[in-house]
Amino acid sequence: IGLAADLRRALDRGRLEVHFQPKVRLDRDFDAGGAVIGAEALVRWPHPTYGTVAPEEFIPIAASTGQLGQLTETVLDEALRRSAEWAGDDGPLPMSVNLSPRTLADAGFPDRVAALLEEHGVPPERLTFEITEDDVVSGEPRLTPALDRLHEMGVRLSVDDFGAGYSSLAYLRRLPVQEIKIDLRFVQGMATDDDDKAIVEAVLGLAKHFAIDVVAEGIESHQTVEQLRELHCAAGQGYYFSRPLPPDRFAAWLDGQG
Ligand code: G
Ligand code: G
Ligand code: MN
Ligand code: NA
Repeated sequence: IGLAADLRRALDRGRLEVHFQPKVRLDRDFDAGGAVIGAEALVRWPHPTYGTVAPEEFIPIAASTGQLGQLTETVLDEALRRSAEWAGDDGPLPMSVNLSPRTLADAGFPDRVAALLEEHGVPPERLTFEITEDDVVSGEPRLTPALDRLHEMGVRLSVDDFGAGYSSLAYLRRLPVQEIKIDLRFVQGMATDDDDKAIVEAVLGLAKHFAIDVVAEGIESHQTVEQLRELHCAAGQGYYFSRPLPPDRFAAWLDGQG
């Protein structure tokens, strides 16, 4: 249909945009600065007639028309360029990129990642791929050759929307995961719902046991920051700190953080 052709045109003409949302440390005063520890890249498609089309809508289109590889590499290229551009004293800004799980079935993907890391001078440890739990764990957990190779290269793997799927926590033992992102529904619920708070606590305990980093997603209030601090959650993301921003505005926001 029309949208698939429009997407092809947008991809070929470089019209897709990437926005960036900061990831921050929670164990220090945000307003004092120095709390930013990375960014998540989020793709955006400003459609000439329909306005901004949501990734949930166009990523499946890209997948069904064979354009997902091109889309993923476009986002990765831009994300790594910005990682290098926004380097701090200790190196490029740690950057997280969302992956559709089917990308991990592509045995050629790791070599293209390696080439882009080299092109932009970003060490592999500064790149994290986020994969949604639902997708990682549908059926048996699979350590695909591509995932294995990326792990060998030193690229980090994060389980996105953790807790939202129905799957067993035992999958954490089978995949080389360095980070969990607690699904925003639990983070947002914990202010008013003891069950959500218990789930957040349980995930933090589990992550500690496995020596995995945790990021709380969807933080929208100071109250939630305080609650997460009490539970010793080290890192978070959310509108409270910043919405996902286009590169120029993200750069300005970063400057303001000192
Ligand atoms: O910010 P936002 O509403 O756009 O994100 C919507 C969903 O799209 C999220 O689940 C996010 O992980 C996903 N997403 C955003 N950017 C990308 C991308 O570059 N690749 C993939 N596969 N998913 C993305
Ligand atoms: O699935 P994934 O976690 O990659 O996507 C993150 C989604 O959450 C994106 O759509 C992003 O725009 C959105 N998001 C980021 N911070 C907040 C927040 O504080 N509140 C809400 N409601 N959504 C957020
Ligand atoms: Mn994500
Ligand atoms: Na998420």
